[in-house]
Amino acid sequence: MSSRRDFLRSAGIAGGAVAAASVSRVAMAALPEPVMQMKADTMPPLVPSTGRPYNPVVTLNGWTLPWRMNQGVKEFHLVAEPVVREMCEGFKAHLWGYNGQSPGPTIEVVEGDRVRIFVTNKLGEVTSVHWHGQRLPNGMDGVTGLTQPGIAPGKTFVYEFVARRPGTFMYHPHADEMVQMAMGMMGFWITHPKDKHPLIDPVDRDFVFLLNSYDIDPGAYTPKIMTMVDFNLWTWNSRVFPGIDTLNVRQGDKVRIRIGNLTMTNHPIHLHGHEFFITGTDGGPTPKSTRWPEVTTDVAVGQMRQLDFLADEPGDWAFHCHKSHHTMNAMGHEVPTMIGVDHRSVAKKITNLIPDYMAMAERGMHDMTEMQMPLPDNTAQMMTGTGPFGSVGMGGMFSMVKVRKEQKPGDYSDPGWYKHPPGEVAYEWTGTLPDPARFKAEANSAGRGAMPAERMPAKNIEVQVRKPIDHKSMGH
Ligand SMILES: [Cu+2]
Repeated sequence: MSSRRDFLRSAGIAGGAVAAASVSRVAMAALPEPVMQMKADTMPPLVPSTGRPYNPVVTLNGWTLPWRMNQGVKEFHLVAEPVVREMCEGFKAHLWGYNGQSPGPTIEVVEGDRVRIFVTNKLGEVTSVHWHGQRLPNGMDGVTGLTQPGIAPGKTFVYEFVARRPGTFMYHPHADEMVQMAMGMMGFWITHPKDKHPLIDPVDRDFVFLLNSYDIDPGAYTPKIMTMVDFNLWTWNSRVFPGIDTLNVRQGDKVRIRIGNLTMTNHPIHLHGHEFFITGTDGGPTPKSTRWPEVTTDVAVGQMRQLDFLADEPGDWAFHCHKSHHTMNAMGHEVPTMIGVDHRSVAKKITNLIPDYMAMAERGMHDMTEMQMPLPDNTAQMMTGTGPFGSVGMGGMFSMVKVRKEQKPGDYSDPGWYKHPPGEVAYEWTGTLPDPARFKAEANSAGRGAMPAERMPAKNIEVQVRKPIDHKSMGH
């Protein structure tokens, strides 16, 4: 006697007990055709044509995966595969991702949707997909070895669950994850609320991106996957500034930005000109009593933050990670600190031998943004991006929120540089400069000032600090 249930069980597929099962050949014939994306452009929001309506998100330098409605189930098809990701103009990286890009496409569903995701593995090793933050049956959680066997190369697995709670989520492998995440395998997941939600306000613009990092030597294409700390490319959706698109909004828009962190360090994300509120995490919408205004929010490793603000100040507002090294692009770690070092005499000697030699960075490093240094092919400029007033001097995790009165609702196109009203730009002072009025105690360190005598330094102390590296490079 064999029921259908027994048949399925002996075939090793379906049933609550056996999850994430391998698809038979017959079922493969009915797979939704995978949709691939060959460009790193920000694609327009995917307005839902089936299922409940919602206001779709825009993925920075990314896109949303179309689905097929199959008897009330939303079916998606992810293909894990090696991809070529353009990180910025002139710089391509050989990564692993999904459906042609890294990160993979954003998946958007509505609370209560039954979702079926086919995952085809075109990598050379096993993989799996973990649905970070979701409520789901344990066997759908995507942890290789723990909740399912790894998806072998060439195989397709099926994940199926109901998107139970609305919010901001991500997906990534739990299989050889140090390698697979270092190679760029990750994506975004949004579950929109099915009705008006007391803690989720409707917004006019909804942007999403993931924080990721890579270690790619100048001139190379493939990340060094063993790197633990010294990453040299700090990216948003596997892009570096000036390759990161701007977030273009209309003045008066309610704006939401959702950020997930899949690097191995925290990122204090900072917005200029506006205050925002953290309205949600990967745990769900935050209670109103926990919301306060901020201009920087730390996104820790494995966390997601959803920030909301009213874009009421027109302009081009910088939006970036506040760790200064994270707004720079590929550099070697052998660059010595040269500030304050007068190397004119050394440079003269070297120039006799190497005519192209440039002495650099004795006044700081901004000059490097304007120099056209010879770089190996396929290398991002270290600090670059040109604004209306010259070099921006930043790369990496940097972009802008462009707020414009004339931006049409739903228009995400770049309006160009902000035209400042007359008298509203910082300008050079050309009048006379009075002598500085120094604090008395400082001017008269030996005598009596306003500071109590016992707190005065006994004498001036000079400290000389020399980095060990100067030893070699300066020939001391
Ligand atoms: Cu950072």
